[in-house]
Amino acid sequence: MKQARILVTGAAGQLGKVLTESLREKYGIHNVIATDINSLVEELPPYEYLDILNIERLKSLIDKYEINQIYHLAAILSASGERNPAFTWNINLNGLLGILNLVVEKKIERLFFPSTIAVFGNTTPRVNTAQDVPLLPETIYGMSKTSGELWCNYYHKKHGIDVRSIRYPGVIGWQSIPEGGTTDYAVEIYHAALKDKHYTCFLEKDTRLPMIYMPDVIRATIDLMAADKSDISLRYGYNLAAMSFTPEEIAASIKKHIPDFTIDYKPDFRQAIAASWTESIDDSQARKDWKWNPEYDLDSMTKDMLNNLSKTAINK
Ligand code: AKB
Repeated sequence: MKQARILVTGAAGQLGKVLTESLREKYGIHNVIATDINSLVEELPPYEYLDILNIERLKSLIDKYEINQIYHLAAILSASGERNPAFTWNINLNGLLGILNLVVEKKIERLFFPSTIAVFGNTTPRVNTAQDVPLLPETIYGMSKTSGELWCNYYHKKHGIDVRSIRYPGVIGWQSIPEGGTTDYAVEIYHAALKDKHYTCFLEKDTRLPMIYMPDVIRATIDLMAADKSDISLRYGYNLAAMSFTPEEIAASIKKHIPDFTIDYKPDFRQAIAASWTESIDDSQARKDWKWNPEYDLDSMTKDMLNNLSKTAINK
């Protein structure tokens, strides 16, 4: 393969910020172009403004920077998506279709498409959810990602594009703040624990969800994209697992470090979204194909989160 020349969409988001930094460490700052509709000029040069629906601009950026890989992170997440379904469908699905067509037209060598546990729904078995299961998502976000997976698979079969995808669990990290997701509580809780020693959770105490710590999810993404083509057996989202816990369990983990931390529960509309997802994931295909193996569990993540957050300005 040639020297990687990477374009990241949605680079100002929770995952985008950290992934862009990690890709720059691996491939060199000037080989990774950050793009987003939200401005972050000071933090992320080389940075370019990009509305994902503006195909002509996207095309000109691909030409300008001689891009040969795309990490297409730009999307509207589960909770925000419910506020404006038509807009969410347009950004999440039409945004992807524009990229898929350019991958074909510009002969882009590799595309990463993030999928999610939101593809699962009430007809999906909830425990140790297998790779190929009934998918009847309840949210517009889940609908757009399920369809997105199918489009990726179709473009691989029809046009031979090298597209790779992961069904992300809820992502937790200290470096950035998530926005508009249902799993966001698991980041907010650490900030609140350090600041107020109290958190009011928008999910019920026993809502178990699959989650992953930032260093693991970044490694998974970069490893999947660096894997040999011959090792990739799925061209739609790989199941990925690291840990599963409830709000009550994450609170207990925090209490080991902050004994007077307290939590109460005021579930809102996000409870129904969380309840439609699964509790735990069977990721044996990812482990087999590209040797995925998580490093962090709940307690080691809590220790690292609290340690890093207590040192950073983000929490002040
Ligand atoms: C969300 O909560 O919407 C996301 C996701 C699970 O994809 N974090």
